[in-house]
Amino acid sequence: MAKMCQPDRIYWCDGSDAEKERLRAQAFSTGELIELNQSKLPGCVLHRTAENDVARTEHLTFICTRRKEDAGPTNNWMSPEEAYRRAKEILAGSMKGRTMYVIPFSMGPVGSPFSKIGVQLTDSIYVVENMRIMARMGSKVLDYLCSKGEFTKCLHSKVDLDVNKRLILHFPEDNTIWSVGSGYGGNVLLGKKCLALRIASYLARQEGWLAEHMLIMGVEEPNGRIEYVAAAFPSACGKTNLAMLVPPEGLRQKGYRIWTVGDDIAWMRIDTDGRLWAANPEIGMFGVAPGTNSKTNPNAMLAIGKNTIYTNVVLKPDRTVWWEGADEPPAEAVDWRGRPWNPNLKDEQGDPVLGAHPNSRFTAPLSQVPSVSFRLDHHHGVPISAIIFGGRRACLAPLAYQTFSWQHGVYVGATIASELTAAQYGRHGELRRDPMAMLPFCGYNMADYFAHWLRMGARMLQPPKIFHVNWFRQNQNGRYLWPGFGENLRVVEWILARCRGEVEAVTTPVGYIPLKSSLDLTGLDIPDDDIKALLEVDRSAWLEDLADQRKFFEQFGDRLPREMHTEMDALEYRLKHF
Ligand code: GTP
Ligand code: SPV
Ligand code: MN
Repeated sequence: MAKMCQPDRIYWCDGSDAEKERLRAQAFSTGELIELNQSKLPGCVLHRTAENDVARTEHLTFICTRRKEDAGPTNNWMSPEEAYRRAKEILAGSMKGRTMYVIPFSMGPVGSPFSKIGVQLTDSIYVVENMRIMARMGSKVLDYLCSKGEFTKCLHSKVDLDVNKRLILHFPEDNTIWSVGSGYGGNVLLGKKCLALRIASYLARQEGWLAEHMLIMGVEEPNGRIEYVAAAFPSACGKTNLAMLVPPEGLRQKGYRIWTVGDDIAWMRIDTDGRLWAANPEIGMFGVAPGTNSKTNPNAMLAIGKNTIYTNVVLKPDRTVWWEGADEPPAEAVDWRGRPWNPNLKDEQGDPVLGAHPNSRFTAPLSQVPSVSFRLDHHHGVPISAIIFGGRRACLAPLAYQTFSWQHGVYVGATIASELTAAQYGRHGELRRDPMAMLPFCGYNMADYFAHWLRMGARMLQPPKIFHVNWFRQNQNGRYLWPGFGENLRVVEWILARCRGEVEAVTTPVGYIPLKSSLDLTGLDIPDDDIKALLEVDRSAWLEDLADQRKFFEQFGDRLPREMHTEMDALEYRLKHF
């Protein structure tokens, strides 16, 4: 790789604090990182990406398998030969004048048989510093690797950040990832989406486990029992927020407490007890900044006051940071592009100019989250009682429903739809199907992925119950019907009670829906009509959605498991006759 990229220097990261200080000082001198107010935000820095490099670029992300069918119809595909050839052209001499950093990292605790090791080469200090927070990295990983010998080969170069020379390439058959031409999060922190989801999902199918885009949270109940749930929502649809929620006053008085195990990725295995256990391969969070404040997500606010990397947020005159939906707007500041900005600034069309990019982010250690679980370092993870799927849908999907069986649950997961957000390039607000929130992250044919989910269910003695939620239902005027955030615990409480068969539900064509009386709504002031709308099933709208699901599934042809058709036919029958 060095021969191809021609760096001036090669530096092996040891993961020490001294190294961190050294690299940061260097990045301050070039402007790659900007030091923030060290008395108000100790250990915090700001980074600004290139203006055309602010989210994952899914259209430039490829699964490079020998056979196109193995990538499937939902992935971009390129042959390995062509992918290596195109990337090599771009990479030739790309690190001249730069340092190549070598980052040994472990997804999952170092030395665990369930962990995966990677080595990332990169020419970005921003990447090194993010990896230091997100993953276990440095000499300890290298020591272990030397006795084990197997790792994912990860190569990243910013090159010149030109979108026309940007490629995010995955070679599952070679256990290799090459990323060129970007400096943004999910494109370049190769342990995260590239390894822990795309490569890991490929390995998980072969090895009989699941690599999922899910948060993991523990709910401590009034009697002291802790039950764990895993939840898959598409990007920027609420995983980080749910994972560290603070119970609303009424539920806190009852004795509820939340334990955060993970906010983005879950690796799940069947253990000897016949249950599904989930572990978080990461140790940091790369969270969405806009909308985060001390009311919506107080635990995140407490976590990001120190040792945090901020990306594409507003820089205030006192060298602290701000974003849309944060607590107090500054009168004058510098926006995410580095230009003078104030909250009244308008563009040529008269629309407000955003100070922070809508996909601006913070990178912070999970250990700083007040609700962090002591199970984060347990290689076995935690036993999962419920799996929750969800999306961002203004209409149709009710606040919550329980599926009838594992098979029905897999079908519901496979048909998740969500409105596009700023986390990916595309038309904001447009509805797209995003099975299990894994559409951009499944490293192989999604039809085979559904089959793998069905097989996993058959292997478990006590499979988790599967639910669907929607925090984002709106009325005709575009107002959210449900207050969301901490209040979501009221729904999770119902979900866990359902798992134990302790609470009632209405059987509807789509699943078991909460009765108003079975949700604890004390202290919430929601009009009856809103609750009714939140729990309603509109049969004709569901039949329309079903037609859209059938169209979506057509692309998989004969490879789609029969069970998906069975479930669609059964739903249609229930909607028409039940
Ligand atoms: P990724 O990191 O991209 O995978 O996103 P995520 O799924 O972790 O989403 P996150 O929790 O960061 O939330 C994304 C946006 O949705 C933020 O602006 C939140 O403030 C907002 N949000 C989260 N939960 C809720 C909710 O319950 N209701 C409403 N209305 N908004 C929410
Ligand atoms: C997501 O988009 O789902 C993220 C952010 O968690 S990124 O790491 O950029 O993929
Ligand atoms: Mn994510």
